[in-house]
Amino acid sequence: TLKEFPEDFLWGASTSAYQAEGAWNEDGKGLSVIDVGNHPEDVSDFKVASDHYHNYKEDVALMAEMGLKTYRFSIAWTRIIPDGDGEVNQKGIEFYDNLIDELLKYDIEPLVTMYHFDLPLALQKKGGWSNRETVEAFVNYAEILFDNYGDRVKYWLTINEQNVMIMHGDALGLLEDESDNIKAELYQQNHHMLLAQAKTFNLCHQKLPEAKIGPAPSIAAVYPASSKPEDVLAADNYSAIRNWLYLDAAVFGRYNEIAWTYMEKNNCTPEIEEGDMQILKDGNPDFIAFNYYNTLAVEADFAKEDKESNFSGDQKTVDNQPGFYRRHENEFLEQTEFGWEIDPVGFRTTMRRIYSRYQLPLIVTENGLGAYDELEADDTINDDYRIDFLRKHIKQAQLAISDGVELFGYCPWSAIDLVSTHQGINKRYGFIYVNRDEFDLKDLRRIKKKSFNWYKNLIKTNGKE
Ligand code: BGP
Repeated sequence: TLKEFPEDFLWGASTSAYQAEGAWNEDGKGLSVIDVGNHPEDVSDFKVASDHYHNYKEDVALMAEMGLKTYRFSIAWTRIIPDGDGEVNQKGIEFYDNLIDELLKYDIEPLVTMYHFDLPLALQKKGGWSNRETVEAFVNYAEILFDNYGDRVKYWLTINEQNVMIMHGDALGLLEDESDNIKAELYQQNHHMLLAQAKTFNLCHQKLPEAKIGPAPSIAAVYPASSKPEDVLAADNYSAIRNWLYLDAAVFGRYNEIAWTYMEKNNCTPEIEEGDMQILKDGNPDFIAFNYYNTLAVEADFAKEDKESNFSGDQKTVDNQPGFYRRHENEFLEQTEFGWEIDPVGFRTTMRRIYSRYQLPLIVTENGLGAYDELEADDTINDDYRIDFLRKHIKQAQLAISDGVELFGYCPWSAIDLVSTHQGINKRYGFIYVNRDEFDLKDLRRIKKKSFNWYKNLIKTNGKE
């Protein structure tokens, strides 16, 4: 039988600091790797973004009107500590103080990501996550957040999509220029992030016994391209490398054995110091947050076992790891305008797999449809395609709950339009339209899309519509 969404279900929406805030160099903010990153020439950079920094009151008022129970946003590390480690910037503290108070004024639960791709540049210059000192820098930063906001923030997320950062490290500016073994560098970074995360889980529990904290990777069910046993094995491989490596470390405090074999074969196992595994074991999350956009199908590629794998972080090479798996287009799924496969049923499968493996409460911190929206002459945006996408995913979330999955919240990407990681502002995800173009800022006015009213009603009826 179909179960209802729990009464206190956290219907929400998400953003990240660098994609929404703008004000990239205001009020003492330091530079992040994003501010100096290589950016495609045909799309906007992040300097103004949606100008959420200056419009947060209006944006929060709109979120309240929509009825959001939670708002998942990230704090820009460089606003709080411009150099990543060291001096605290009071203006940065104040901005999030104000934002949090504004949310609480409307009974919107703040759900805070500590780090969403925007590593302080000053740390990157010292080696970034390749440098073990970044672990302590992160934990210090986390402590400052707990000290300043722990009285009001109950839900914390450590690192957004650590797995995507490791798989696409070069795209996100996390690599040193002249790295000769990129893969080894990335998996070393991964180890350091895992340590930082585990220590932060621990610190949170010590300092804020009432608070809850979790990781926020991107998780996707991996399908075998066929029922050929080798394809099934390939799907297991990819799932281990893409999903379980990160969550097994976060939850069980151990390295997934299939992922470890993969690292051994590729000469990229991290250096693990004495005591590290104990640190991983001692830090435990209270829940698992995850982002879901699509599933992935793979086939076996064992014939190419001997060919050298050419990892560079770029999608094509991540998708093909000779000897382990090769990506396969799923002929059963439709794709978005941006070529992302759409798979609501896979959403249910993904939740079931995470829950049965870890038995921890789940919250979805991203899910959504990137599309070109059209602003009509009468100031409306008829994004029926987005409503259709979200409706189908929410239906599957309800089915997952009915299967027994403990799901306590759902935060679509994104609350307001913002600048995509690499495809500009016109790849829109929001319930709230932001009136600007890639290179023409226009008036940055906020306009409610059709999906705004739809989601408002959905929240009011707790998922019934
Ligand atoms: C996730 C990121 C977000 C985000 C979203 C959509 O990977 O956590 O920051 O933007 O994907 O991706 P994109 O912006 O590339 O369309």
